[in-house]
Amino acid sequence: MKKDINQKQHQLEAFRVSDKNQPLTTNQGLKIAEDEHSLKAGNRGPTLLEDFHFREKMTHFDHERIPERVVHARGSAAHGIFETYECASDITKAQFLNGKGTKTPVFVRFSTVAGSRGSADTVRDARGFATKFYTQEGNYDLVGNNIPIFFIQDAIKFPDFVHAVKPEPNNEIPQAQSAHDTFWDFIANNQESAHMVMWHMSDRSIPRSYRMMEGFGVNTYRFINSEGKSHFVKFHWKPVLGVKSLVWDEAQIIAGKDPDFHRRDLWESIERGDYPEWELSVQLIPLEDEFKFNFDILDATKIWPEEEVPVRILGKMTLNKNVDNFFAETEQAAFHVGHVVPGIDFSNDPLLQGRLFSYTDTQLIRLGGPNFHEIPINKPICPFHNNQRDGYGRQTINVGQVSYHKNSLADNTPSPVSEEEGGYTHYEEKVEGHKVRARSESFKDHFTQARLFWLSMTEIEKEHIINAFSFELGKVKSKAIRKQVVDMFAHVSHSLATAIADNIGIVPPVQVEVPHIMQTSPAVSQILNAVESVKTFKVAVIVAENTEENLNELIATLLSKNIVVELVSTKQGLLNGFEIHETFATASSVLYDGIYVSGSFHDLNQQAKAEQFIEEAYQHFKTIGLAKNVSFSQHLANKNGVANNLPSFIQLLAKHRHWER
Ligand code: HDD
Repeated sequence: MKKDINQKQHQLEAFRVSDKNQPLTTNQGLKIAEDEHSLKAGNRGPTLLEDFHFREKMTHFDHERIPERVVHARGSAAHGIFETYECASDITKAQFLNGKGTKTPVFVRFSTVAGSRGSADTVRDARGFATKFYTQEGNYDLVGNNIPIFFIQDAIKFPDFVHAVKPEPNNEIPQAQSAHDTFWDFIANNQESAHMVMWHMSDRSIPRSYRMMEGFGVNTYRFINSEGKSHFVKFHWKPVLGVKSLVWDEAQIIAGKDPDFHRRDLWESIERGDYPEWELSVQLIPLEDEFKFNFDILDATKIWPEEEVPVRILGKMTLNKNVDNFFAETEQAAFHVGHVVPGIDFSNDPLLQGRLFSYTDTQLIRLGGPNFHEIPINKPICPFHNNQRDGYGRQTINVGQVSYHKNSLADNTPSPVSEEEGGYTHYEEKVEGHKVRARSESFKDHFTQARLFWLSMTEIEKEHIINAFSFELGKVKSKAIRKQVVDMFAHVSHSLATAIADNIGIVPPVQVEVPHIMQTSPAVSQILNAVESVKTFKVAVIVAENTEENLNELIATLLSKNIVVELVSTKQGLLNGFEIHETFATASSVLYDGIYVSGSFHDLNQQAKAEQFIEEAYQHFKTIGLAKNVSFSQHLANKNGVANNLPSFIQLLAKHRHWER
């Protein structure tokens, strides 16, 4: 990490320690002479209590786990930089969004939601996308997901929702899956989730890579500029590589073949220098337009269709450095929607309001006390001073006798500063009303946008949604719940509900009235917005004894397109002068975006393995290249997405999947 050193990296440098070539010591710095035998009374005698080295080592080990995050436990993170394209001072006074080319260090953690820390990456789930901007005005956390909406409208239902999706409490089955009775029971009885479930059943919840998914702030926030003018705002991250997904069967196989698939992909792409990039954009609604839409803009189960509220791009984030230590950085990172800077404020979105309580609260138990802001990864890069003191693990040595406000002994410092001097002031919104436990009538339409999403899908996407529902409900034991869900989604689309019912052996739903949709929202379709690019795709080149292709040239051409190449054959070691990294046993077609077969095998057993590898890739709609001299798998030649030369292979690879098969 010598390149791209930024202020956060300078700060972290002070905490980095290399143990290499150092003598072994205790935590007190005492050098240790022996580390393999505990202190005993005689060679075969009992261990002695006075063995402080054994006690320290064992005590530390006994305490080295902390509670995993109650949601989003499984994740991976990286450092980077956010740079503005333009000055956004017309809409926000947040300094990190002001000025052109303003650079801010960031730390981003991606995650699944339901699974435990050790669960597989490629399960069907929303993905967390949490960004910490280390700004000069304090840390700003944008804690979002890869789906623009949420399951529930009011935070008070969050514990119920999470209990329903997590493994069932009696037997802790299933791990990291929504395909079970309690999840679908919750859905059937909480119809506000209809829209989110449509997204959850789409390919969005099985991303190809963290680098190839969108991010959304989900909740409605508020921007304020230096004149005090405010807009409602929604945040979006758009991946430069485009949005790409796995195929469900493939995702399930990867969960076994490489449970770290997304973690590894993020890590390796950064190590290679293929830095992941996203553009930050915002949708803005002026305050006076708050009631102009056919949905409530404070309802987190609703999108603001991009066709109605355009996105404005503000800048680009590049992740360019992996963590040095997973626990110290990724695990101890503490995000909070309430970490804001001047120019960014909250709306009355009842989901956001509840989140404002939960995040600090959860860090207190997870990180063991109120000093988690002092953990290096969480520490702001700007100065911070207040009268908060003490607590577990306090690092700062606050000098002087004063730890209260107001005071005379320290000239009444640290002291609040005015708005002009950077003091955070809350937007003065007029609030009036009765104290009620209620939800606004304007939050009661649960099906219009669910149907909008359905109607905005291409035929392939609709097919995937039907298949996902059929898989998930097919795992639900209670027929009554299956029926309830099918009836619920008849309010979204009769054909959707009927197709699911047919697949899972349930009586088709009666035709009910569905919301009338005038226009679709093409912006929500992955296929309609596909970015065709081969950049950073992973290709397996199958190498055989009689590979006739000029392998050197072939590899060089693929690499020149920024394609990642792995040579796969039957054995590791040297073959035709090439080092083979992977075999049909260590690798699997599901780990690649495309397969190029460069030669034939003499041995029929070996050929069968190669054929199986290729067939699986074909079933997953991937691009296959068959060189001229390849004598097997010829039944695939001339099929959709199968190339017979390298240039056409590269061209077809850019499409990622060939759905027409
Ligand atoms: Fe949350 C973690 C995103 C609703 C309470 N949430 C967490 C993380 C992400 C999100 C990305 C992981 C952060 C990390 O990597 O450390 N959460 C969301 C989004 C939501 C949402 C996009 C809907 C708009 N969350 C939500 C609600 C509540 C919480 C309604 C509770 C009222 N979320 C938490 C939490 C977590 C958390 C319990 C667990 C670990 C943590 O905070 O640090 O506080």
